[in-house]
Amino acid sequence: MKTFLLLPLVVCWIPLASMGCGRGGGDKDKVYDIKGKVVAVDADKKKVTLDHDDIPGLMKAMEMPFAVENAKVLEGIKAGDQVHGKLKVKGGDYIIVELRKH
Ligand SMILES: [Cu+2]
Repeated sequence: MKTFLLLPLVVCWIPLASMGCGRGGGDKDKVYDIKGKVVAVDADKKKVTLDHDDIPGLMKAMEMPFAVENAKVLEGIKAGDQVHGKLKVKGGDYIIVELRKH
């Protein structure tokens, strides 16, 4: 009986370091490089609309709004700027964590 209870623990032990077991179910945040043009900035609402290029493995080029991690990301960024940055995908949400002018 003891052995039966311990088995899942042992099986979990090996992938723990890489994928994680149980908590999150391997649903880790992914970070993508993003490039494009700023269409609109709303620092108060921590939002930015980008006309972005293809993001390989995620989506095609399009114009869409993004949430930003914090208002600081938008410092010095304005509509019309060519930018590149990092996009984090967290549980289906798209969050810009870094944005820089070219
Ligand atoms: Cu998009």
